[in-house]
Amino acid sequence: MTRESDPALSATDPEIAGLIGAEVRRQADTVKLIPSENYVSRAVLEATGTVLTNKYSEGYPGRRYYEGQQVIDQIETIAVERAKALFGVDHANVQPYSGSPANLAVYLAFLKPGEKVLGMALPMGGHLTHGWSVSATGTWFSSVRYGVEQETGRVDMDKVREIALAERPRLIFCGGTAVPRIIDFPAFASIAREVDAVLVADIAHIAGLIAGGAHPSPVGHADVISTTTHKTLRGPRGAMLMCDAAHAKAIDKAVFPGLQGGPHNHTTAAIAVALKEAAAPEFRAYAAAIVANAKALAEGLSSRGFDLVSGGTDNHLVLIDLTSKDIAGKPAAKALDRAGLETNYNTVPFDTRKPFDPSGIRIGTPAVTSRGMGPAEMDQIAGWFDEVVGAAKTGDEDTIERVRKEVLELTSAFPAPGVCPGVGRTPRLSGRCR
Ligand code: DSN
Repeated sequence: MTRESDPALSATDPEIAGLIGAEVRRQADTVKLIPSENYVSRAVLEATGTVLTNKYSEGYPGRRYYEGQQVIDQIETIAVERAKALFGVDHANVQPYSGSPANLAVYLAFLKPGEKVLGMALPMGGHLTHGWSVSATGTWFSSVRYGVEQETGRVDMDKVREIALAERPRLIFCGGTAVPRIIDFPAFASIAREVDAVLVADIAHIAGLIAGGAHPSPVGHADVISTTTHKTLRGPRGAMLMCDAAHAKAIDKAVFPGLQGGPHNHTTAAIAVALKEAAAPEFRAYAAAIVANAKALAEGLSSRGFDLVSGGTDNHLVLIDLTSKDIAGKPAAKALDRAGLETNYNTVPFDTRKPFDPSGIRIGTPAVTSRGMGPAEMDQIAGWFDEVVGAAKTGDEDTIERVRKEVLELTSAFPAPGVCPGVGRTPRLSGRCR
């Protein structure tokens, strides 16, 4: 459902229909700055909401445990071939339900319980599934961590090598969820070769940038590439694992039957659509614009006195340390949300506060770029950010309310793809729904 009102759903379940309608309106009227979110196209949404959800397809194309796969096999094969072509890989598995199951499948493929993984520590920008203690990956496996340097906010590859040589992990993860800088895939690969580890590049955040040529590719460096499909890649909620031919069998066996049952065929179809969109020439311009916008946003914040982890950004993401502003991330994020600026509070490297009440805010530009906003709007957003964080400190709700109104003017000038407020209720808006 992309609209405020859908006849069948409204008739069957007006309560849920009403709530989805409210979410359509909320998404239309707010500026989404969460770096792991985006707006998918109507084509992707339409593929997601189809009868493909009715079908079981355990197995892989041509090798299923259920009959009736005449259509599903074709859809999954198209998705796989598009992933292979877009990223230039030998093999793609498009069945993982999301990023965490995808990463767990990698462990299953290459590690036995208790064996060692090296990943970036969660508070340094890594992901739970890279061996963090509260994740199954940190309890079922032995995990060691690398981080960033306090002075630079960047990974020191010599230190990663030292840890790898001392610890001899079997698996190494690079990538993360709060990494504002280019990931040095060749350096990670060289370390992995030296210690005979499998290198996994988790490109969930930057897959769209890689597909669009705005970030170096891990292909030819990493043994396995893991990605979600719903962040910069702008597809449905799902994931993919990609690898060279030598690792294909291990990866496929780990996903099914190792970890999962039937693939979500409606998601597979929507992934195929998103991959087609990402292969179009305009997606390259989109990827470049994401980075240009993130740099403009970073500059706008820096010039207003905000401390940015690593001093700026090379990609779609900006991590702000609010310590010097004398406010924690959570109250600032909540005030920003009241003003219509949607962010997430986040730990910063060497954070002295707790993860649920950390010092930082994480923002990014994939979604605002999908709305067609550019550097001028990024400076405007940085200005609002500054005003609202200041207002949050003093309890100045009038300023927050004023910014909320100004944000609404901006969002109405930049409609979000796939988000169709008023359709079914206010026909005059329907022509703007793309
Ligand atoms: N939850 C994702 C993010 O926001 O970065 C990572 O899994």
